[in-house]
Amino acid sequence: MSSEHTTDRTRDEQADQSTRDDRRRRFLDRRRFMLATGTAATVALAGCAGEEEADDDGESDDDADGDPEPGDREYLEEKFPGLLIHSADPENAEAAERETYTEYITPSEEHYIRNHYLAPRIDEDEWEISLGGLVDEETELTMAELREEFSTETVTHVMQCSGNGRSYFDPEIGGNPWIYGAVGNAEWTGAPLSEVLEEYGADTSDGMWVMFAGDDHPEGERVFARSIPMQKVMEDCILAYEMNGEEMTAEHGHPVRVVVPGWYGNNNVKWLSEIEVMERMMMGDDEELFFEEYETDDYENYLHWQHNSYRILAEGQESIRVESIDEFDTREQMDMEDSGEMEVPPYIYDQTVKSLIGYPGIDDTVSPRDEDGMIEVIGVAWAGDDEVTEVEISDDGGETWENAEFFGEDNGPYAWRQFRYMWDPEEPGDYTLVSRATDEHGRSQPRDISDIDDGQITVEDDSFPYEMGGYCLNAYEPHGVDVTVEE
Ligand SMILES: Nc1nc2c(c(=O)[nH]1)N[C@H]1C(S)=C(S)[C@@H](COP(=O)(O)O)O[C@H]1N2
Ligand SMILES: [Mo]
Repeated sequence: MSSEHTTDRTRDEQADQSTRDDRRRRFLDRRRFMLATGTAATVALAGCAGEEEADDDGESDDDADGDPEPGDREYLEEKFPGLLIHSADPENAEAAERETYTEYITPSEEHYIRNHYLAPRIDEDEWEISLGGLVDEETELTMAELREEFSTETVTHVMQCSGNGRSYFDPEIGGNPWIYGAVGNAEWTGAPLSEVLEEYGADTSDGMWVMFAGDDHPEGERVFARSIPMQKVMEDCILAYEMNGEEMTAEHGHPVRVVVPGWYGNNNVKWLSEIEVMERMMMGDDEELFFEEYETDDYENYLHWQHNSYRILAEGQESIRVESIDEFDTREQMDMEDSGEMEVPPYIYDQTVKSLIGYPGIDDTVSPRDEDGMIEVIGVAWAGDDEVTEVEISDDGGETWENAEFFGEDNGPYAWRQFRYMWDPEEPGDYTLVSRATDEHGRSQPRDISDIDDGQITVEDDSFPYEMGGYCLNAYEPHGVDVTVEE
């Protein structure tokens, strides 16, 4: 087990673990506590030996005028009032309310932020992106060129941190203690990567890879870099400079980020500074593929987030590096690993099917809204670059299910769909509502999370495997909402 997947319990303690029902109750209690007090970060830091954990003491480091600055909690609170802040330096924050998931477009103030380092403040007039590797002509792209020389495309994209829902894993997992809110559906506008690569004579054949690296790392620190398969890059990826029709904020990647529609957030590199066309994923031993100014010994700094982090690992599994894979659907890779068709742990790319109820919210008290005694349950569902085809609702813990209906905009699979269900609670009292979405391949959200000791590596027996990084969780039970129905 690698050090960044540290958990805070011994195996003996795990062996004593209580039943899944007890665990679920504990998740809910903990979630309620966090929401009630807004102290998620404090709770999590006390309980976790975290990966790249935030160094946020909650105190403000105001400048001489007393104005909050980037890195201060007040600064983030003022700029993004809809977020529950896990850390301010670097900025890590998620949607604070279920209500965010009743709307089609997530406003920038409610869209989660996940940064490994404090967001850099970049002057776009000075900005250049190096484009190199297997291209006819290496170049430095300016923002003016991106904006003026290529077409402008907008994509509505559900972006979700692969660690969203991590706090529902038990035993706890280090890293940001995301509850449910590290996901948003925004409109991203920019230049199609296919046009940019063609303009400079890149080898765009299937099987090639494109490395994208960000510029947020302090000197000598790890570089946030990802290898994205050429097929995906050519199909729909953009170099985005606007979010929801406005200039992108520093926190979301100003002046430019990659948007990889439908894929987990970790693929959407912000503050983009390098693009490199390669025959394979970055491996670090091919110096001619990297830029001259980059030190050979530092290759390792590029590889971490591609090959070590952002892999699906059962307990005791190692994140073996490979040069290439040809299946990018994360769940499909999990199934292939399980059946022996894939020999290494999955790379986190396309998202698994998932849904969230936005109304009623957690612990809401609701009264029937119409004369028939019905309550309108509203939410959102998505399945990465696959289509979401069905959403069901249960008010009895998954014993019986009823179909919800889709409504609102349909912009294809990369965006989420809104759903509604007219709920007719039999009598006043306490209920737990859960939602379960299904994708075009017939894959549904599983009920819960397997035990750490099960060694499970894909969805089995209606449970999502306990995953050492807390990644890609889409189980419906932990994501349910407890509500009280009044007369
Ligand atoms: N350069 C850079 N890009 C990055 C990151 C980062 O830390 N540095 N975080 C990634 C992760 S893990 C996620 S989930 C998304 C979050 O994007 P958002 O903050 O705009 O929601 O950005 C990704 N791109
Ligand atoms: Mo993420």
